[in-house]
Amino acid sequence: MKHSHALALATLVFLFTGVALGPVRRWWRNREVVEIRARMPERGGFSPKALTVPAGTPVRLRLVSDDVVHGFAIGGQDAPVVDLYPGKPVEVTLTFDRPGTYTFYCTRWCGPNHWRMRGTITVEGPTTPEPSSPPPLYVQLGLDIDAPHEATVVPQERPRAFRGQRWASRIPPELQTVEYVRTHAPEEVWLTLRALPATADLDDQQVWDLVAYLWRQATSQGALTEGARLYAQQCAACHGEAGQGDGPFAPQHVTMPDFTDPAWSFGASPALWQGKVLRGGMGTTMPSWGLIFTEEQTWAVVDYLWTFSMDLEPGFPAPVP
Ligand code: HEC
Ligand SMILES: [Cu+2]
Repeated sequence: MKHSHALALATLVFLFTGVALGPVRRWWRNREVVEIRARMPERGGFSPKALTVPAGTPVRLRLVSDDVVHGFAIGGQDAPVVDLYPGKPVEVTLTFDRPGTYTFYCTRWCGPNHWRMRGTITVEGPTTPEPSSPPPLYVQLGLDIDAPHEATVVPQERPRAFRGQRWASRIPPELQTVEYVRTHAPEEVWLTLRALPATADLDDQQVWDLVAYLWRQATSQGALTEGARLYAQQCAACHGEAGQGDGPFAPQHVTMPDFTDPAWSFGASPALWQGKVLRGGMGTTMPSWGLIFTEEQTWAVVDYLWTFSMDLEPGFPAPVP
């Protein structure tokens, strides 16, 4: 008697948990997975475009493409890029340790408005006081990054770093710093070097080679390699493989920069170019990368842009004669 009572109770409990907790469990599971759907920007881009997650807790994202191949990446982070093929949902689990706003973006050229495919993840949590970073260099220098900057002096041939290295000792040490190079246009540096008694016996082209040498000294093989990778992935579609502004997605209504043209390039400083990369254009379709690239990546891609107008590689460093 007691036994059958207990059995009945057990059956009831079993039935109840099975029936009643099933939906609860399902509801809980679904609540944990956040679905982000990807469509071409003309059809709405990512949805949702904004989500809020708690800091320090794993978040499961289910990523689905509804049309063409898209990519999913999160700016300023090392997390791997996920490719999204239509009809093949991908689940990723991410944990954001630091509160703040992160930008997620598409990494595939899914159409002319591809670069508009962006969204934000707001990570909430107790805010640790962050070391406030100084404003970007172009702001510190008060540069107008939209003003024309045509160079008035240009070289006969491409300046070559490895040739310039031969006369490197003529360059005053205060010019041989990354800060100096980043804050000056090649034209300004050429004029400064040309005016020095130490370069009096060099011809104009040799002084240009010194400029290329300084530019090479201000970067590294690693940065140039990373810059080349970023350029191919994010910039070539507009700026062209060879930097001449003839990529398939280059806008028709604006003059594209020709990075190979010294008259265009040598009047701009690396700080100006980094500013344009960080902020983007003003209605010109030049996207802003400030929320997507790390600071190091912005410099890497800018360093790489100079390889279109100067020989920073190959042959550097030149063998000592
Ligand atoms: C959707 C097309 C597009 C993409 C993608 C693009 N750009 Fe641009 N970019 C432009 C246009 C158009 C201009 C010229 C108008 C302007 O300066 O705003 C420009 C201008 C620039 C300038 C200013 C050049 C100067 O001397 O004034 C720099 C530097 C630059 N882009 C770098 C980049 C880099 C680096 C990338 C990739 C990380 C990139 N761009 C991706 C369209 C694009
Ligand atoms: Cu896309």
